[in-house]
Amino acid sequence: MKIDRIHVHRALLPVVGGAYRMSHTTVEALDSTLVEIVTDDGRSGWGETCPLGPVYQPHHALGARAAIEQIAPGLVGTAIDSPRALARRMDGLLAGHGYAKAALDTAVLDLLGQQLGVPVSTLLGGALVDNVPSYWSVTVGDPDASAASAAARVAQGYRRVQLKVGGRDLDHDVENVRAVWAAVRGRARLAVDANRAMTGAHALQFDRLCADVPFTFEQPCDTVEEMEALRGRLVHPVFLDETTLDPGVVLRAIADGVADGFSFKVTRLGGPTQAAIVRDLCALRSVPHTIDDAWGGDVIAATCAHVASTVDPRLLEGTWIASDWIDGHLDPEHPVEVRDGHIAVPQGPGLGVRPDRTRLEEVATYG
Ligand code: 0XW
Ligand code: MG
Repeated sequence: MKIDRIHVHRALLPVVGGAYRMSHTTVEALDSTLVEIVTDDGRSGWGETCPLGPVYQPHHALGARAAIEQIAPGLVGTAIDSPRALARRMDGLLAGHGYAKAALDTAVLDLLGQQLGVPVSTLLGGALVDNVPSYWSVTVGDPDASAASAAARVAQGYRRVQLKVGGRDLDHDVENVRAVWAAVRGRARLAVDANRAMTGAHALQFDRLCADVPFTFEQPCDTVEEMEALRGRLVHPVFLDETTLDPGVVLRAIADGVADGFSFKVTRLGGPTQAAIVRDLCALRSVPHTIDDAWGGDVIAATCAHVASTVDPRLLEGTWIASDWIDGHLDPEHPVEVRDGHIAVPQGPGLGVRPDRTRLEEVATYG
């Protein structure tokens, strides 16, 4: 099986409700990039990468497409033998840019799965479950609205709620945490995510002001160094998200004891093949983590579900997908969505999803 050509498609994904609000950025529509690798034996393999705007982390949609433009011509005509061979080839064409390479890694896994007649989860080591838990993310808002949103989703079956904080006075966020905890206590676990917005001093104060509320404290500060300075000084367990820019950072964070857990984004790690490496590193030290992506349609959602199904359920904090924030599905025939707080893992072969081309805009072809 050889790569005959690579199509790059774009999908504009407006946010249902108008806006998704976090501490430092609000997004209203996301620009998703889908790659379709077509083989000489007529198969199509799909991958997707969808940065959450240009400032959530050092990724952006135009950057993803520029990186793919740099890599794709060098892949056309080559054999699809393994994800590792692909990674080597891609690294020989462009350093870094794992979030763009992630889409190509996914597409190759989709193709290999189709060729072998197995789901992508099997290629990643094997699914342990066929249904993975999701979690509900409550955006920055007021106590009544935040508590109502959390309670409604817990009633639907979510067992974990993530509350966004930061970017405003501490008292307001403390009030929000208390309101949400009162609404879900005993029925769901709580994570509180500042998305890098707090100074170390604010994080310490916030942590003390909410010392009696059990939650995991996600990415309070901007840098690994600031997070290191908080080590041993916070009451709440700390999860790293945006700062885990590659598997090497995860290895260091585990070894140094900086993180009690992680909020992983599959594309940020470089794709499912790399995500499987950090999954195994976490398993060695019993470190809990999510398997998410920042945003994206059914291809990303399916990718996350496949990876998550291979994680020890004891360590899997949940899989967040954007389906509730997107109107409709890129694959209306095999929509990946949350039901009763859980996501059914597509059965494959390959990813088990196939976007409807009429919902996409083709932006480039290589080969
Ligand atoms: C809740 N998420 C997974 C959705 C958005 O990508 C932000 C994110 C996070 O945890 O930062
Ligand atoms: Mg986060």
